[in-house]
Amino acid sequence: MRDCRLNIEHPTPNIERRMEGERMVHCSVPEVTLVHFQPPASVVSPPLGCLCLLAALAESGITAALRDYQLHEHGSRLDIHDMLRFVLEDSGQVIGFSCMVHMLPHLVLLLREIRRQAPEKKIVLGGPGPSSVAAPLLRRYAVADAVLLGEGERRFPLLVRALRAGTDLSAIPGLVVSHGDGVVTTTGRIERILCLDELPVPAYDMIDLSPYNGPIPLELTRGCPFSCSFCETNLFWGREVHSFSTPRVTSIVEEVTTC
Ligand code: B12
Ligand code: SF4
Repeated sequence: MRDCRLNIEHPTPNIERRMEGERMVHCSVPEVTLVHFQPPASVVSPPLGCLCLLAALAESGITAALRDYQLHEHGSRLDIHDMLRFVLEDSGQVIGFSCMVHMLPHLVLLLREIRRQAPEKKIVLGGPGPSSVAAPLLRRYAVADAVLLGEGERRFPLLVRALRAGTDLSAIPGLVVSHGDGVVTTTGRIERILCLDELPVPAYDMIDLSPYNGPIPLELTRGCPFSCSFCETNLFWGREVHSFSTPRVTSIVEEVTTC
C-alpha cells in the first residue's frame, strides 16, 4: 500500500475529519456528498473527476465530502442495502454520483431506493456514464433531479446552489432535468472550458491517498480529434483538444511525488 499522505488540511475548516481506514469521513454533514460509484477492486486509483469537483466546490465555498465506493471493503459487494447505508449515512442535501456506463443498472436500483427512503435529497448525476444516455435514462427512470453533461467544475457549484435554494435550473447550461413521470427538459448548449489552467488543482490534498494502491491519475488534455468507434472520448469532451500547461502539470507532479 502506498505510504503517501499529502497535506490533508481541509480548506473548509468548519468540518472536522476523522480517518476510518478506508476513506475520509466528515464528522459534520457537508452540503454535498460526492459518490464515486465504481465497484470495489483490488487495484484502485484516486477518482480524478471527483477530485476536480471537490476542488471546484471548495473554491466556491461549498462543503463537500467524497465517498469512494471502490474503497468500500465492508458489507457485500453491490448489495443494495449496503450501498444505501454507504451513500445515505450523514450525507449532504445534495448527492452527486459519478460513474461510467457499466454501473448504470446498479445506480438505477440504488437511486430508486434512495428516492423511497430519502425523498428530500437532491440527486445529480455526472461523468461519462450518465452523460451518454442522460435524456432516455431520466425519461425511463425518474430517479435523479438532473444529469450534468460534460465538464463539471464551473456548473456543478452553480447547480448545487440552485438546488439548495430551489431556484430555476434553466439558466445553467448543459443539464438534463427530470420533472418526474418521464418528463425531461434540456437546458442550453455547453461552452467548453477554454483555459484549463484557470481550474483549481484537483483536490489530491483533500483526501487520504494511502488506501489507493494504483497509479495516481494526472490530466494533461481534454478532447480528442479522432473518433474510434469504441470510444466516447470525443463525444464527451469534443474534438478540439485543450491542454493544461507544462508548468501546471510539472508542479502537480512535484506536489504529489514529494509527499
Ligand atoms: C483514466 C481512465 C480510466 C482509469 C480511471 C483512473 C481514475 N481513478 O481516475 C481506469 C484505467 C481505472 C479506467 C477504467 C475503466 N474505464 Co476508463 N477512462 C479513463 C479516461 C482515459 C480518462 C478519465 C478521466 O480521468 N478524465 C478526466 C476527469 C477530470 O474527467 P471525468 O472523470 O469525466 O470528470 C469530469 C466530468 O465527467 C464531470 N463529472 C464527473 N463525475 C461527475 C459527477 C457529478 C455529480 C457531476 C455534476 C459532474 C461529474 O466533471 C469532471 C470534471 O470536469 C476516459 C476517457 C476520457 N478521456 O475521458 C476513459 C473512460 C471514462 N473509461 C471508460 C471505460 C469503459 C472504462 C472501463 C469500464 C473499461 C473496462 N471495460 O474495464 C473501466 C472501468 C473500471 C472499473 N473499476 O470499473 C469509458 C467510459 C464510457 C462511458 N460512457 O461510461 C471512457 C470514456 C473511455 C471510452 N472507452 O470511451 N478508466
Ligand atoms: S481517445 Fe478514443 S477516439 Fe481518441 S484516439 Fe484514443 S481511442 Fe481513439
